[in-house]
Amino acid sequence: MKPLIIQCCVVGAELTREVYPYLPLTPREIATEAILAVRAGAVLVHLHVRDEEGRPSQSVDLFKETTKLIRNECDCIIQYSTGGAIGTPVEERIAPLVLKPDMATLSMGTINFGEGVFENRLETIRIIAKAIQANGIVPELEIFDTGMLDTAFRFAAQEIIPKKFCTGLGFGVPGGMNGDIQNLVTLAKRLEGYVWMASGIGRNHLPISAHAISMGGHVRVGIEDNIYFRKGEYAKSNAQLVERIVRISNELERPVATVPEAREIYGL
Ligand code: KMH
Ligand code: ZN
Repeated sequence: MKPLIIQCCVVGAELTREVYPYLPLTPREIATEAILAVRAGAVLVHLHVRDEEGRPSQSVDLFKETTKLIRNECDCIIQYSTGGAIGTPVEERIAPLVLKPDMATLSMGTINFGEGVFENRLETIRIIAKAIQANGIVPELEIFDTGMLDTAFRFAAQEIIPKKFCTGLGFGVPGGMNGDIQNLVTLAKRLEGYVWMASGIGRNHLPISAHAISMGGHVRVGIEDNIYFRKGEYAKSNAQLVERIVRISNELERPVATVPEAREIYGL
């Protein structure tokens, strides 16, 4: 097995301090969470930013500032969200790509996302894929339901995305595929020979992570996906979640990837 790549999604777009009191909001707070997560073992940071009011934003300036603060302190792979928040127009979603991060997300279909609708019609996906490619960025395809993987294979055949794409599999978004291990097994089987990463949302976090580690996949953790360390107890930080994944991986005798190893795996 290749070493384990740990991705950390430090803030997301939908959470508020009312729901999770330790939520980082300013560029400095988000960068600090990212840096501590990298020191704990994460090599890939999935980035969203917030404006002065703490609202989700796709501001180029805020992404630039946050990226600079992270890069000043540590080497890591930085992945920008092109998902933004529910309802963010596509022009805003792709705006930060001019900064040419290492990677960017590309969601592969429309989905109910809690009470909202995360819109990714085929034309939206094409627009985002084109912007990612134009800026020389490696996409990570976000798969929240099994049909989205079919779209990914179809888009790869049409050369809209790379032939050997890498995926982030999200299990347990309310409206998407759930966290049954059977779902993970099915998708992993279809992705043999591809680089894939799994994230269990909320209570799916530990079972999905532990299985993905032992199956040769990679793992995404972070406050965007899961605010609890265990039932009824908030995670104190992103780093705390990363540290536990490192411990599990060590126990399973799967080494954790360094940044150069992760860059090689992603072909960066
Ligand atoms: N905020 C969600 C609606 C991504 O970052 O690419 C979408 C999201 C996916 O977070
Ligand atoms: Zn995100």
